[in-house]
Amino acid sequence: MAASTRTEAAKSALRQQTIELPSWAFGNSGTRFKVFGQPGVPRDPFEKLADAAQVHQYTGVAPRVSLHIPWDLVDDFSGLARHAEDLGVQIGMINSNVFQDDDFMLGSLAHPDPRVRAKAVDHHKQCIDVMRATGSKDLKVWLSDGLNYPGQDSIRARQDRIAESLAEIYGALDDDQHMVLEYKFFEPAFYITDVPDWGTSLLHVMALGDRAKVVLDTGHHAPGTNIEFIVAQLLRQGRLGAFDFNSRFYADDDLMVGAADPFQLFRIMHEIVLAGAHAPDSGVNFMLDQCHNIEPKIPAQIRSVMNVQEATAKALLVDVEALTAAQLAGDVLGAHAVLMDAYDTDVRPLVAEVREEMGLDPNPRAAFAASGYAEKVAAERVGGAQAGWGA
Ligand code: RM4
Ligand code: MN
Repeated sequence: MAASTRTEAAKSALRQQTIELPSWAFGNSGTRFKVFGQPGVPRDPFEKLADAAQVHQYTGVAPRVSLHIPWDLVDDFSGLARHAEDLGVQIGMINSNVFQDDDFMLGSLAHPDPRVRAKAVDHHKQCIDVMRATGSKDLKVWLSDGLNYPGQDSIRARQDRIAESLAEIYGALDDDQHMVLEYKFFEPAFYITDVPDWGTSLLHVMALGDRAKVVLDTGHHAPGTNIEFIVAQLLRQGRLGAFDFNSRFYADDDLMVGAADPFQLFRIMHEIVLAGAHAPDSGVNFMLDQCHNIEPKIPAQIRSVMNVQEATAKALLVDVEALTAAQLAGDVLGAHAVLMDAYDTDVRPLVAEVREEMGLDPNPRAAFAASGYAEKVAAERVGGAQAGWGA
């Protein structure tokens, strides 16, 4: 393929790619040391959606917002979905939360007490009701279940309980609804997490059925883990349901995607593009799962979306024919050079052109800053309790 054809194909793919935003990124968040409040932070899910819609307005590629239940509980979910539509966005995945109730201290779906397990399953059924009311088609399950001490509970019995509970939740989904199961290697449990890795998540979802897939949170791996390898494996099995994009220097830092390691993000997107999984109908949801503790939230989400777009653009520019030829010829350095040529391309002008062709300002961050929205909501949103992580 000629370079100019590749550029045109990249532009058309970039126009179609979408990235989903997390409602919780717009509320206050912090560490166990301090949560710093920011001016103009939303006070309810309606205001969170309004802020998320700004990100879509200036990037053109972020039309969905994930909700977290119970943080985003409202009386009228159809009203919330209509509000989203009026703002030009849609409700995306519904995230369950079984990590903040006292009953879940020793686990949720893996808890030794059947009463607690039933409560955790019921919470997921409540999330499925939210999906029905909002038109969301995807349930995202992340379990904080785990053990702190050897011998604390039976490793095997806990896997059995999770399998049983997940089957009940999966059975409650409508035929056109899907489930993704997220894994995380540690925290809040320190000795064992019950769904710690992609293998465990994959085994559980394969036992459930075709509408269950794995969600890969980039911050949920041990340092040095080769994430693009996992991406390739899950794609081979048709079981990559979603990403939770963020970046990390040490643990689950939830920093802006592409900030810590843009090269890793490119390598991930290279596997995605090779498999055609960037296409809108691929079934892979590109979500952000981030917290902005010290940076302003809307600009941080805009930057994150731009980082994903730039990594995707570079991946789309890889000369796959030349790469394959070099690989088959055993040309180690030649193949590496083809990949690095794409990574080393400054794609910012290309992505700016795509935006202009979509009728957008080529510089979303500057356009948002010039709009006065941040100052307006800071003046308007006084009184009430600011939304935060956990609310
Ligand atoms: C968890 C996990 C989930 C997210 C919560 C806030 O670590 O990554 O995806 O919903 O945090
Ligand atoms: Mn996550």
